[in-house]
Amino acid sequence: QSFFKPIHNTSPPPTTTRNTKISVVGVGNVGMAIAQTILTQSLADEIALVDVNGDKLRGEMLDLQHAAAFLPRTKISASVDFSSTVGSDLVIVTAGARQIVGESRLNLLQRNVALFSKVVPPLAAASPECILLVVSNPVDVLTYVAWKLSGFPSNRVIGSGTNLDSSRFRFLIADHLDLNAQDVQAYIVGEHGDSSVALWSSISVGGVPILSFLERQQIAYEKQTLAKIHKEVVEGAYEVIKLKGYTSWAIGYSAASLARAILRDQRSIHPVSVLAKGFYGIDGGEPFLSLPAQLGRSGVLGVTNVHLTEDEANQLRESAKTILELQSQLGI
Ligand code: 6V0
Repeated sequence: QSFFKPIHNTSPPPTTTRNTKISVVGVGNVGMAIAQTILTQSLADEIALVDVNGDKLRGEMLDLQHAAAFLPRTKISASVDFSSTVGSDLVIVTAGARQIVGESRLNLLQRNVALFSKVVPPLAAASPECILLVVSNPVDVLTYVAWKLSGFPSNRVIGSGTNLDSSRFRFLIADHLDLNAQDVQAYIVGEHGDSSVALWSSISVGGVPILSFLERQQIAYEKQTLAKIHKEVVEGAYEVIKLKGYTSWAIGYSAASLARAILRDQRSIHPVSVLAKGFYGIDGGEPFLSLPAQLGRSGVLGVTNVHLTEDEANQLRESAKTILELQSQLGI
């Protein structure tokens, strides 16, 4: 018995309506920040949560469901297996092992590869048409692993990469120049983390290229300040982790911005981890690293042809080498 009495002469609801569904795998600090940002920004009709920790998973699901009266209507489901994810448009993977004191980066990576081999194949089988967005670290190598394990075409496997580093970069430049970060066009590319590359030559504010403007005006070329800003970007995550134990809000907004670009077919440009083979002289392997990519409903639509200085291109190729070295030790 329905709560509502139908009006006269109605037809049954259309069978073709299509809900937008996002799955978030791993409901730790990062997964939940992403889920709640997606929820408040009304990016999905359905959010499915997955985690191996059943109690935590159910607790997080209920806590979000209890906010229903304050939010756009979104179905929230959860499962410790992958049943709740069936038919997802976008699957965001944040599940990850935590680094044990004294553990090498490679060892942590190998544990995360083992975790991905349990998680990615069933996710891909449950949503064979989905876009996979990898957030777990080290994000570039794990995006490569997810690509291999899913069997998906490369345009449908994306790593959140330096989208977050670039936001930190834009914030620091905006702060330095007393501007709005949304008016600063600036990219960090390459590896998410230590070997990332700041593209100083392509920074512009309100359409004005910053470096050539400074040179033309003969304003003291603040090289040291620039280097300090990039250092702050690289150290940003370490500082937040040292202070609060983990990072969450910024990666939540970063992943939600990627979800919007993809699911709403925004065709907007984001520095994200993609198969970089053949770009900017990167060859000799299949590294995933961040390049400014155009994102839309089919995932990566293409990589933009940003002009890099020789120095920037060299740094990018070095970043690719670092990633390839790690990849070659995985046996995948
Ligand atoms: P967390 O709080 O430890 O959460 C991880 C979650 O994964 C936990 O709830 C686990 O129970 C769950 N989990 C473990 N194994 C599985 C499995 N097999 N299936 C499903 N769930 C599982 O970590 P946190 O949320 O802080 O970080 C998650 C990952 O994101 C880590 O790898 C971080 O390094 C990474 N980040 C990546 C960023 C980026 O910019 N790419 C930014 C921040 C963090």
